[in-house]
Amino acid sequence: MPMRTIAIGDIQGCYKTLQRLLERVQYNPAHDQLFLVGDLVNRGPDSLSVLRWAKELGDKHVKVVLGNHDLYLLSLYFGVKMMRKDKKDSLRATLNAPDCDELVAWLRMQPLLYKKGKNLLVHAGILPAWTTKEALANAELAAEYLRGPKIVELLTYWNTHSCNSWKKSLSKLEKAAVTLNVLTRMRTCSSLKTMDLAFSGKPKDAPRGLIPWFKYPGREITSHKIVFGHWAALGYKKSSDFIALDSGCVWGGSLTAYCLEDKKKFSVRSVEE
Ligand SMILES: [Mn+2]
Repeated sequence: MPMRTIAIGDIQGCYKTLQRLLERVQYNPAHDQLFLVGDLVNRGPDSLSVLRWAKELGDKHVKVVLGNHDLYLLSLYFGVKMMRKDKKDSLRATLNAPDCDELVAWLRMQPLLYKKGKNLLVHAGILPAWTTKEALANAELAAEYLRGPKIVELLTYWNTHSCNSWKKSLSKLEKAAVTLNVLTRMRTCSSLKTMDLAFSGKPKDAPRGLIPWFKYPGREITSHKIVFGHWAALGYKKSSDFIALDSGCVWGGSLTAYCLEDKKKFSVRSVEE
């Protein structure tokens, strides 16, 4: 069987549905590499099992990029944010698990952007003004903070400032924080360098002046296919230069996989309770 690269949309703790999807694609670790677009955790019923599964499979078999909910887990773990009391916060079991330290140690080592051949894997998107080279350099700068002793400094700054616009003159910390928003939260932009962080509806309902980042006129990256998730209201979408994979599993929708080599799409309805 030839080697396949199978990209999978936002899992968000939907472990049972993930297992169904892996059966559907006839996943074989000996031949297939998985690409996870981030948001492995939160809101769904079993974030802990998703983290254990991905960590156990290891870097050779599964490539992960971090999403905003993964960063939220890191923010809770490092005391930058407080757990919410409502039911939406489903990360308690993960934070109380005996292997929580190991899981977080693994999670914070994951990149924010990953390149394989002509494909770029990212959770939310890439700022229209950025070239592939710039995007990779900025992602590495932010990932360096997350891996090292300055993780608390970055997460604190990120959680307390708006950081929605890119400028060359920004400090390193500001650049890293804007980069976290670009790569893990952006959906629409109001200029090549400025994103909106509020609107999360369908593209056709976007307020005047806001354009999906992947449709922004003059977007720099055209030579790579950008594989991303994060935008449940957008759903599964495929074009010559991007693939959107968040089909809203955690909202009762479905979990989607896409094979980069044979361009086949697989989708299973959520089986979570
Ligand atoms: Mn997300």
